[in-house]
Amino acid sequence: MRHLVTAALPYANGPLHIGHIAGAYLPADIFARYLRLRGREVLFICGSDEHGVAITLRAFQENTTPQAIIDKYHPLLEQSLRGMGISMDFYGRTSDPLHHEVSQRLFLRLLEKGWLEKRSVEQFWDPQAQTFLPDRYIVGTCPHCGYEEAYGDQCEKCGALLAPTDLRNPRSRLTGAVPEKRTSEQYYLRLDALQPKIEAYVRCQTWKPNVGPVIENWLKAGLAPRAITRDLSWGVPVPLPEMQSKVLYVWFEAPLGYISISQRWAQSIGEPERWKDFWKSPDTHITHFIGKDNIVFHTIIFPAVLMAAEEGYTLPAAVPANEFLNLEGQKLSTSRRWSIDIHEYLKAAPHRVDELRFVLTALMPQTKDRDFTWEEFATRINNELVATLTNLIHRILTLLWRYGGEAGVTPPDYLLQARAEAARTVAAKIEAYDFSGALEDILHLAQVANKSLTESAPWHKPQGEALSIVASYADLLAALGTLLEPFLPVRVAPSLRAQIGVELFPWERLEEPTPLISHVRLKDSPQPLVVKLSSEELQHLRAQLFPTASTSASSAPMEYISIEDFQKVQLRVVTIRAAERVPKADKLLKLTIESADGIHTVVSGVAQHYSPEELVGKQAVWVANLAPRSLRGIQSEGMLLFAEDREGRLVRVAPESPVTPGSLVK
Ligand code: B3M
Ligand code: ZN
Repeated sequence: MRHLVTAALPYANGPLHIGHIAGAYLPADIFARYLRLRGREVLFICGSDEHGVAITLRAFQENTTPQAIIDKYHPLLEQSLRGMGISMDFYGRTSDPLHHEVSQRLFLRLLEKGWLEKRSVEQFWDPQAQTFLPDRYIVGTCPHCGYEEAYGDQCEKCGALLAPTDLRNPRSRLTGAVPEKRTSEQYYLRLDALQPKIEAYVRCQTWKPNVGPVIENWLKAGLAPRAITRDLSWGVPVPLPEMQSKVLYVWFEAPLGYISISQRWAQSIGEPERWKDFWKSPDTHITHFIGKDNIVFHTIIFPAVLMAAEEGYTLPAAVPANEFLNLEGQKLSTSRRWSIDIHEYLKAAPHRVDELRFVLTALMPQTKDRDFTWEEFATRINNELVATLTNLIHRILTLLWRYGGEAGVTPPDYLLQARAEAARTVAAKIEAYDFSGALEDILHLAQVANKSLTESAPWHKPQGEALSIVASYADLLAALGTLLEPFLPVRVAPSLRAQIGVELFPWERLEEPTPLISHVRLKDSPQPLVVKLSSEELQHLRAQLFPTASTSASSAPMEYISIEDFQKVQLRVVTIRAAERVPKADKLLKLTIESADGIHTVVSGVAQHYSPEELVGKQAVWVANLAPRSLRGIQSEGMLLFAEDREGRLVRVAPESPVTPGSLVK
C-alpha cells in the first residue's frame, strides 16, 4: 500500500499560528512519519494556496498587490512548517504555471464532459469600489443561525454554505456600502447531477465521527449546482476567450494543487511520471489533513471534480478533519492579532520546538474544539513531558553512566511485553487519527517503567547487579527512540538515539516482545532531553508572544459604534492619592483615587508594571460608571485606563497637563 499524505494548503496571506499546526500540519506529520517507520511508501506534500479573495482583500487593505503578498508569505509559511519539523517531501505553490495548466485543463475537461453549465447570475456590485463583489467580500446575517458576520459563501459560526443572496442585511467588506445586484455570467458545476456518484463514493468510506455527519447533512439537503468561476482579476484565468476577465473559483482549483504539487515533486526527483503512482493508482491511499471548515470541499466538491473528469483519478480515502484550537478561551484570529504565530515562536524559543509539538498533540482538537492556555503549556511540559517521560529517560541514563556506562542488555519479559503492547496501541491510535491518545499511551508506558525501576531499586544493590538492572531498561530507551520519532523528531528522539547509540527501528520490530539491542554503551555523560520551563521563562515567552487582541491597525473590518454607545461610558480624570500592593496577588495594586465626588477604591492589574510609589500623586483616566466588582475581597469601583503595547507592557493614560480631579473626558 502506497500513501499520499496532504495537509491543507495554507493561504499565503498571513502567518501560520498554533491552531493551524494543531489542526492539520502536526497530525499530517505524525501520520507520515509513522507510515515511513512502518516501511510504507509515503509522499507527503503541501504548498501555499495563493489565490482566493482572502489574498486580494489583504492586498486591497494594505494598498499593495496580491503578488507582493504571496511573495512575502510563501517563504514564511514553508519556513514555519519546516521549523516545526513538518517533514513534507515537497512544498509547492498554486501560482506555479504548472498548477494553472492543470486546473485549466481539468476545467476544460469537465466542460467537455458536460458537467458544467453557463448561467447568468445576479451578483453583488459595490457601487463605491466599482467592482463585483466575490461572495467572501460580502458579510451579513446568517439565515440559519443569526450570526451577524457571516460571509457570502459560508457562515463561520454554524458552517452552513451560503450564497450571498441568502444573507440578511448584506454589506461590502471593502467599503461597508450596501451592495447592488447586477448580472454576470458564470460556469456552474452540476453537483446536483453528480450527487449519485458522490453518494456512492461517500457511502463506501469510513469517516471520522466529526466528519461523517457534516457530509450526510449536505447530501440530505441535496447538492445544488455551484459556481466555479468568479469576476476577479487574481487567480487562475478561465481558459475561454469569452471569459477573459474571470478566474476559476479558488475552491475549484486549490485542491487540484495536490495534483499539480505532486507533479512538481515528481519533476524535482527527475521522474516526471511518478505522480501517477499516487494519483492514477487504486493501490494508493490518499489522506487529506484539514480543519473542519474545509470538510465539504474535500469530501464532496473535490471528489466530485475528480470523478467528473473520468480520467481514473485516485479518490481521497480519508479526510481526518480536526476541530478548532482556541487560545485562552477565544477563537484564534490573525486579523484580530489573537494568535501565537509560529515564526515568532520559533524565534523566541528555537530550542523548544518538540515541547510545542508535545503540547499541541496533547491538546489536538480531534473531536471537539480545545483550548490552549499558557498555563497549560507550562504544566504539560513540566508535569507530563519532563516529569513522566524525559526524566525517566534521564534517570536511566544517569544511573547507567554512574554504574559504568556499558553493559549487556537482558530485559525482563514484562518490560518487553509492555513495550510491544504500547507499540501496537500507539500504532492503532495513529491509524485511527487519535494522536493525543497515542501520545498518552507512550506516557503510560513511561509510568509503568518508572514504577518498576523504583521498585527494583538498583541503588540498593551491589554495583554489578545494579548495572545489569539499569541496563535492562536500555531496551525501552531504544524503543522510545523510535516510538517518539513521529511526535518529537526535532531534538528529543534523535538526541535519545544518539546518547544510546541506536538508529531508528522498523515499527514492526517494536511490536515484537523480543529485545531490540543486546548491549549498550554510553559515550558521554547523559544530557537531559528537555528541561523544565521555569516561571521566568514562561513569563518571558508570554511577554514576547502573548497576543494583544487589537482592533485598530488590523485588517479586520472595523466594528463601528454610535456616539450614543460611546456616551454611555463616563470617563473622568482622577488623581491617585494612595497605592498599595494586594497581599498574595502579584499582579494587583489597590489604588485610592480622588474624583469630583470624593474618594474611591480601584483595584488595577498593573503591579508588574508600576510600583505603588510610581503612581501616587499621578493622574489617570477612570471609567467611572463601570459596574463595581469584588477583586480579592476588595470592592473595586470603575477602572483606570492603561495602554498595552505589543510586548504586553502597560502604560498609564493621563491628560497632557494636570486638571481638576473629576474632569470629564469627552
Ligand atoms: N487554503 C486553508 C484554509 O481554509 C485553505 C485550504 C485549501 S486546501 C486545498 O484556511
Ligand atoms: Zn450560521
